[in-house]
Amino acid sequence: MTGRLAIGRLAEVTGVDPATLRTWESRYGVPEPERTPGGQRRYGPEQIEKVRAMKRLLDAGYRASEAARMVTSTWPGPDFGGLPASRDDVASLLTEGDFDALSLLDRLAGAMSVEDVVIDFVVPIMREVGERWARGQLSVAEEHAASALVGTWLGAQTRGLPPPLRPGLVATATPPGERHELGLQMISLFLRRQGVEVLHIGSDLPAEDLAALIGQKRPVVTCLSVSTEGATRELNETIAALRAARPGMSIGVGGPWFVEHPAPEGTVLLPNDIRSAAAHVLSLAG
Ligand code: B12
Repeated sequence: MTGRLAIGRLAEVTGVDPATLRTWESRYGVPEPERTPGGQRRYGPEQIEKVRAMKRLLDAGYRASEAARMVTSTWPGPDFGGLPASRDDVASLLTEGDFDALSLLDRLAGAMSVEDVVIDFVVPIMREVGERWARGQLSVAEEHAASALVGTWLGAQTRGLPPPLRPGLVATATPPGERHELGLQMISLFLRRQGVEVLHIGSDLPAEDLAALIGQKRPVVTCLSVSTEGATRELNETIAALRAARPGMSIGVGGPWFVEHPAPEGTVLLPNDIRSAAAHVLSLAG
């Protein structure tokens, strides 16, 4: 149990008092402590994050029951016991374009948080899809089928969420030339599940159209995602157009391209890990 916090220490690092932590645990199952042989509660990193997320949602005006459901599972969320599917099951259904993939993902999201389904299932599956496609083991059609189903599932996860309560709109888009948008859809979903209002604009929009929309909707942060070199050609112009349309707005950049390349001047380089990136965007949005 090394590295696990006792309840008093958890209260200190999260600002939530021990009595409230115990109430949340008994009513909503958040946090879920491990126990020492003597029966003392101990909390690992995931539980600490869940308590922090609960607190952020409560501060934004959600009820504890709503916050707990957003932190733990889908909304309103079926409640399945155990893990209902393996990664291989989901991967084969996705590449066959079989809609049953969606219900398997739903079932997983009943057993773990939506964020965990995304990080532990969807991201590795899509990477593997890319590798198999690059090796000629999967056709373009199979790759497209998987992307379309994943996009549909990600989009469906915001349906039925309680309305966003935080002030400050966040926009997400890819620059001209970039059609990879699933990573961005994931960040949009994570943010939305933190009570943020998100305008997911999508991919490959001409810079002037994107800037016009940003000027009209007036987000406090815009996140741009770049995966491929082709999208860097008009990146600086796109950023300049956004600046002109909405002076003072934070522009966050992320995606595979920025793992090895510097962020354009005046932008904020977001962590490549989407959970951390969403937390960073939250701090930029104030
Ligand atoms: C699906 C897919 C497509 C789909 C995209 C559909 C869609 N709606 O997004 C389509 C069919 C459009 C496509 C097209 C192409 N693709 Co493609 N594609 C993929 C594939 C299989 C999955 C991408 C994906 O969604 N991954 C899952 C996401 C969630 O993971 P990720 O992109 O790695 O992002 C992670 C982080 O970087 C971060 N992140 C992502 N975005 C953001 C944004 C922010 C703000 C932040 C903070 C973090 C963040 O979060 C993710 C999770 O950790 C990848 C394989 C792979 N390894 O990813 C190839 C891949 C990216 N494609 C590739 C290629 C070559 C192409 C094409 C050029 C093919 C062609 N000849 O036409 C075109 C380019 C189109 C264009 N102009 O953009 C190559 C890129 C190689 C390179 N480095 O340049 C890859 C790696 C495949 C391969 N193994 O060769 N593709």
